[in-house]
Formats: sequence, C-alpha cells, structure tokens
Amino acid sequence: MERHPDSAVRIPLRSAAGALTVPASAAPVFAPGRAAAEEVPGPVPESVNIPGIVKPLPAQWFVQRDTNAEMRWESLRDADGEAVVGRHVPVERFFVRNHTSTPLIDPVGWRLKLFGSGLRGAPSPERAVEFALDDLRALPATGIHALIECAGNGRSYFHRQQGRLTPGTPWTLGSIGSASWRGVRLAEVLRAAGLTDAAVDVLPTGLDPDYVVDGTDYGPVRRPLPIAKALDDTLLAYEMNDEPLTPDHGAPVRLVVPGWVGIASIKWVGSIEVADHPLHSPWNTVFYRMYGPGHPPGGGPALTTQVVKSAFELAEGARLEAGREHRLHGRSWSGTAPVRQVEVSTDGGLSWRTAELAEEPCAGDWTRWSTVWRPERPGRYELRARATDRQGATQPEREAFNREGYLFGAVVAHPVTVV
Ligand SMILES: Nc1nc2c(c(=O)[nH]1)N[C@H]1C(S)=C(S)[C@@H](COP(=O)(O)O)O[C@H]1N2
Ligand SMILES: [Mo]
Repeated sequence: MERHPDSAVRIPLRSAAGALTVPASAAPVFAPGRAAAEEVPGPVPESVNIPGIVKPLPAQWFVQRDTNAEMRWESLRDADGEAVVGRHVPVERFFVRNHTSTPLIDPVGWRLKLFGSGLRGAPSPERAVEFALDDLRALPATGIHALIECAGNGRSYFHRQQGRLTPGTPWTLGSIGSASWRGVRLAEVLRAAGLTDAAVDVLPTGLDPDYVVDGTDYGPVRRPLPIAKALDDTLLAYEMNDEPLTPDHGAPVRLVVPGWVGIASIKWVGSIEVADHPLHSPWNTVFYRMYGPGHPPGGGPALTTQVVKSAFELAEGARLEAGREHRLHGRSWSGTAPVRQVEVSTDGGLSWRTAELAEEPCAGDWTRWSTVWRPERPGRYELRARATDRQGATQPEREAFNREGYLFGAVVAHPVTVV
C-alpha cells in the first residue's frame, strides 16, 4: 500500500496533559470523589499520560488502557448526580483508541487520494484522483448522529464475569462515545472520483505510523469496507460536534461507519483504494475476526455490526445512602436497530423493572434512560441493565466466548455499596 509521507508530519507526540506519569497498574479503579475516597491509596493523580495522545486527559474523565484512553462512565455526572454530558460526548471527553499515535497533519497540504480498479481512469496510486479539504467541503454536506464503539468494548467482563482471559485492551464499557458528525457522504466522493458498477470493496488507509507488534510491521491502519456499506450511510467526516475534527479523533478527515465496530471508522484517512475484487489487510484477515470454539480455524467473518449493550452513569463500587430514593441513570445502544426497551435489576437479576427512556431512540445512537431505586438496607448490591432493540436483539446473561474478546454483549453486573 502506498504511503503519502508528504501529507503528514509524523512526530512522535508526548501527551500535553502535564507532568504526572501514571503507570497503567496504578490507575485508580474508582472515580475520585467522596464515594470512593477511601478506596484510592495516596493522592489522586490529576491526569493520565498516554504517549501519542495529544489532548489533555484528566484522570476524572479517563482511564489509561495502553495507548488508549477509556471514558469513565461516572464522569457523565457530577458529584451530586447531575448530568454534565448530554446525548453527545464533548470532544475533550471522548475516548481515544490509537493503534500507535496521533499524527499531526497539515490540513492545507492534505489530499485524499482515490484510485483502483473500481474507478474510471485512476488505476494506480500514481494516477489517483485527489481531493483537498476544500474540495470535500464544496460537495453537499451531511450531518449524522453516530456512535463510535470499539469492537473490544466490555472485553474485561469475559474475565470478570465468565472467568476467561482474553488478550487485548481490557476495556470496561467506556470505549464508546456518541457525537454529531458533519462531512460528505463517501458515496458522493466515490461517484465524483469515477466509481464504476464493478466496485466491490473500498480500502481507506490512515496516515498514522505503521502498526508494529512483536517485530511484525502490519503497515498503516487500514481496513476494507464492502461497497454496499460505503454507499449506504458511511460519512467522510471533517467536523465532530460542530467543530473541525481534532488530531486525536482523525483530523483533518475520518470515516464514520454507523453501527459498525470502531475499526471501520478509519481516522486520518489519506487514501482510499476502490477495487473490482475483494480487498485484504491484516485488519480484516487477522484482527477483528472471532477465533476459538465454534469459529473456523482461520477465524469467523470480518466483524461488522455492534451488539446491544447498556451502561450505568455510575462509578463501579459507588456508595449510595440507604433509606432514600436514588435515580439511576444509564444509556443503551445497538448497532443494528433503535433501542426498544431497557430493564433494570437491583437485586442481582432476580426481578426487573422497565426504565424510563429519556428520548425517542434512534438507530446508530444511544438512548438515555433512568429508574428510581430506594434501597432500604445497607449492604452490597449488584445493579444490572438489559436493553432490547427493535429487531428483538437483547442482552444475554452470558456471552459466547471468542478468543480475542470481541463484542461482549452480556448484561454487566455493576457493584454498588449501600451505606
Ligand atoms: N488510522 C486509524 N484509524 C483508526 C484507529 C487507528 O488506530 N488508526 N483506531 C480505530 C479503532 S480500533 C477505533 S475503536 C476508533 C476510535 O475512534 P476515536 O479514537 O475517535 O474514539 O478509531 C478507529 N480508527
Ligand atoms: Mo476499536
């Protein structure tokens, strides 16, 4: 695959977050604040330092996961339980998943290069059709609301709830965020570049550094996308929450592939190959497939849509006062349909009540909900939330195991202490 080193300045970046370095093992498990103060030994660090991420990473918003920053669900509410984040997660609080590090790209010199056997007259990278940022902005603009969610979101629960260790980033439920995106439909750009009926796959390639693991260089992050999804609702986004994209989230232009695993939404896109035959990269042949019992030896099909999940806007191990009413808040989502119903259990899954939805659910985005709970007696409790989408997909008690721990959709037990 052609690289375009002229269009990116590849400086290994140090976090701008400040002086404190927090080894992953020392990252606090509980949110700083009254409720968890006794559980955190020593002073609470102000920020996490993740080399390769540019934006500041306050420790009350993020947990370090290797090169990635996980959003703390409890940070969506303040110490009094008031919402501080609406439907969309502000850019500064949005989780970051980087295979390597955020490149700083000059938007003026940047060009999107399209080529391949699925285009008329642009057979090779040398004869690519090029679009500058202004060219994309001159095409009809489209705005969408969409989630970006890592395929491994919830992975750590394969271990915690099902006793199965998996390699990979041990996310809890915070490798997800919702934003409004503005850009040009990929369909529009493909047609402007001379798309033919023969096109089968497109392959967007990122301008971030090559992904190297244990001495193997997999090249730049890139993942084929079937032409049907590319032409359906895939966006080439240049704005996130009404601002130009920031470096960590793909500036100047990224893909947003609604409902699909986050890896489809390639950041810092520099080129797109359009082919009249199936395309391959390690991101659809090796990574992001299911392996293990019940899957073919070479792995199952390349992952596409996300499963149904739910999360509470509450710290793990939060302390709640006995004998008074608490409103429990959370969000649920599905990669394939709007949420239909959310049920909550406060007794470890014995009984369930229907939560009140805070908004009309729509496909591709999450739905906020809440329910009231009045715990009478002090003790330890497990909260559970279970969503069902309009196609009837729901969250099982256990998730079928896969070796890499992708798509954990089972109900998550959320421990709290009533005092
Ligand atoms: N070029 C490039 N694109 C990428 C990645 C990456 O490392 N490099 N990570 C992918 C993964 S695995 C996810 S989950 C999302 C995360 O998007 P975010 O960092 O804006 O939250 O970006 C995807 N796009
Ligand atoms: Mo991801």
